[in-house]
Amino acid sequence: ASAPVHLAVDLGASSGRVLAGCIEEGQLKLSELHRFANDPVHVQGRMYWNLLGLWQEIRKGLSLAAASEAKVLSVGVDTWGVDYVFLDANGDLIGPGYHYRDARTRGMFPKAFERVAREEIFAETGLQFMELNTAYQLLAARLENSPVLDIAHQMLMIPDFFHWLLTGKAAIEYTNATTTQLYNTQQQGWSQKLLKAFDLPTRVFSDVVQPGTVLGPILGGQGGVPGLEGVPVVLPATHDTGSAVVAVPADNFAPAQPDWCYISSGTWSLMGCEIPEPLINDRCAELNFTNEGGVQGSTRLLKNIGGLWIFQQIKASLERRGQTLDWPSMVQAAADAKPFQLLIDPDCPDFAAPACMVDAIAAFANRTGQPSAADNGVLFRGALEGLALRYRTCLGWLESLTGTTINTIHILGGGAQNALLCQMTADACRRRVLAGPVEATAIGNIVMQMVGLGQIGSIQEGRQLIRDSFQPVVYEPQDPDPWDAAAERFEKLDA
Ligand code: ADP
Ligand code: LRH
Repeated sequence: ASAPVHLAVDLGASSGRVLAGCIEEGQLKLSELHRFANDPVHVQGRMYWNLLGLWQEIRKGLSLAAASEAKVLSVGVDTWGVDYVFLDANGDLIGPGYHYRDARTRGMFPKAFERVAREEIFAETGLQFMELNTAYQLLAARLENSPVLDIAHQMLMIPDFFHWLLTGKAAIEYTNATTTQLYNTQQQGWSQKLLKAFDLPTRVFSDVVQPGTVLGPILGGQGGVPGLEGVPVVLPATHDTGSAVVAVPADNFAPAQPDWCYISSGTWSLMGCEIPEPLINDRCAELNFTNEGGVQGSTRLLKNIGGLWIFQQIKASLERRGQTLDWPSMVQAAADAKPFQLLIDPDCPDFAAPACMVDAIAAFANRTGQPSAADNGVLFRGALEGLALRYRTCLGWLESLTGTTINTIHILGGGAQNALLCQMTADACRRRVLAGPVEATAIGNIVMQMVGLGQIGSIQEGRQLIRDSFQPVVYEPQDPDPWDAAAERFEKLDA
């Protein structure tokens, strides 16, 4: 008979998927059961999650597992951070759930800082400032006098919401709670100071629960998942980045002197170190690094970099113009293009949610005095070079913050399949890159379920299992010198 499996539901911006993982002959075996779109829904200028459509897809994926011969031991859901929904006092879902790229948070910083000084928000939470953080989404709701805040009874982050649909149990999981910028990781509780200052209803912020907790059994009946009734939901790090970092194939866990860092490379690039305690000081605030809560008390000191979002959106724009593209051919066209023709800053705010990414890049080129892209290859290459250049700067900042030398960069997630970007990263950073695993988030999700159920003893044991199961691809620096001049040009781009 097949080995018993754990199921990971991973909702990324480029797709949602349900994967099964099991241990066979000392190796973690992963199989994809179902992959589906996870596109936002635009309604009258607002941007929402398609939560109920996703619930149908999740149930479809889980039902495929139920129909297979393998016994299902547990299920866990992760998605990106910061997004939330509310339940009312009757346990009804209020509203469709905003997507963090919705425009209502624009311009919220000054309004927030009138209430609490920026430095104080950082001291309270250790979080980087991004307008998409839950704190500014909720402040926007308050400032538009949204009646939702009056009737909300319980806040749930999006993975918590799906866990609630699965089990009927409403609980906020820790790693995602820390992405709100309303949680104090040092005091281990919601920041009452910030909740009060932003005039948010404290009743909706229930106590948080740690990854590894057995939340409860999956419901049966019409609203449940037939065939999986009674199977426990075991909380992973529900923040996808938290799960991805669990899957770093390192031989240690949250070292005090890190000599490796990770880039969780998908729609975003999350670059940082896994450390034992939050690092909250002026330099960290100045560089706008974040301290996100990780599994088993660890902290992810990292920076959000605008990621493969630009690459994805160039593809979407060109497809709307009738072109047919796929990732490997885009990477090949980038590899064939001449280097450093167009430097694209992945963190330019103009790229956050433009109607057309190709037009937004043309405007950026014009504004920064660069020739616009002569062909697709230049466009694709520019998006990748911009990322590698940003990684180079970020690596320097990380080393100065941690006071260590980082020898190895682990690239995790879908971006690990982009051999050109991995090599550019090795060259631009002058460091060895280990690429993989590709499905790091789902793997980390499953490893945490295994730890929660006591099937493996620790994260370190999980990492050993990952090292025994997935062979990383090694990239050594090959041609780093040309990156020095490019980095100088890049630094001056917006000047
Ligand atoms: P998310 O979790 O944010 O949806 P993923 O980790 O799934 O992101 O990564 C998606 C990205 O991976 C895509 O934007 C694409 O750039 C990259 N990618 C996926 N498949 C390939 C491939 N075969 N070759 C190169 N890049 C790929
Ligand atoms: C990556 C991610 C990241 C968050 C962003 C909103 O998917 O979770 O860690 O900052 O999405």
